[in-house]
Amino acid sequence: MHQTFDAALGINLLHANQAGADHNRAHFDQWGITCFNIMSSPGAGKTALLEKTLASLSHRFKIAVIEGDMTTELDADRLRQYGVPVIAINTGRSCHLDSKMVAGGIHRLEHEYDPTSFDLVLVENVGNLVCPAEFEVGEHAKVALLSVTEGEDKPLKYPIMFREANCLLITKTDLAPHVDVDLNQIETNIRQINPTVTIIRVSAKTGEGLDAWFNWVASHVSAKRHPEAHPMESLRS
Ligand SMILES: Nc1nc2c(ncn2[C@@H]2O[C@H](COP(=O)(O)OP(=O)(O)OP(=O)(O)O)[C@@H](O)[C@H]2O)c(=O)[nH]1
Ligand SMILES: [Mg+2]
Repeated sequence: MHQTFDAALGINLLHANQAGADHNRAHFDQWGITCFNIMSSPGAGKTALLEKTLASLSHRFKIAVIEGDMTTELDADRLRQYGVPVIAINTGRSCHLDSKMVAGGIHRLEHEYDPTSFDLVLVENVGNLVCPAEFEVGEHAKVALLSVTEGEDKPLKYPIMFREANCLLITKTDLAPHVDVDLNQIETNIRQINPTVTIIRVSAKTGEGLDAWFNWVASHVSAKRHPEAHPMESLRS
């Protein structure tokens, strides 16, 4: 009986979150913004990737960041150095952003800036390989990172994140020679969970693979702005 109650509560929670996410996405669509939800376990390199992305793409696209952390603005402060609006959200005891928290960020974007002038909103989620994948925030695509130091088995052990991802970045490839890891086995395990996901190997340290990541981002932003020119790239709207 108790279990049934918990399950119902969970479903209601996810249902309410989904309605909020759809509402957020409607705002992004209305303003012509593409939104990515960037997720990984703690320390896989989300902020490092965003630093490289802002350095490379913020001259080409108008970008804002919604930065989720349980406490502190450490990551937000790192990203503010790139001259883009960074809206920090502290989730407190919650291990993920939810659509209501991100709605608060969107509200600030709307009132402090001209939202129609933005092309891209990058949401850095709280470091966690489980919960963020279940709580949509209004994104058009989910980007998941897995660093080479985490082990080949993680896609099999934490399948929801890997099943949900539209783009999967294998990060810190510069460290691969120093750890006992088989990159091909990581990819095989990812494909077992999600056969069609885009997989890109990157190193924020050496720059390996970053151009492929930037191209993936740019093609989806362009497709949002000019869907007729990119029929294959269009994400959900
Ligand atoms: N060698 C190497 N180190 C990296 C790379 N990317 C990130 N790091 C390091 O990994 C650590 C964590 O990187 P972050 O970018 O802070 O990771 P994160 O996923 O944002 O962490 P949380 O927000 O706490 O979940 C830092 O010490 C980075 O310098 C990389 O490509 N190669
Ligand atoms: Mg971070």
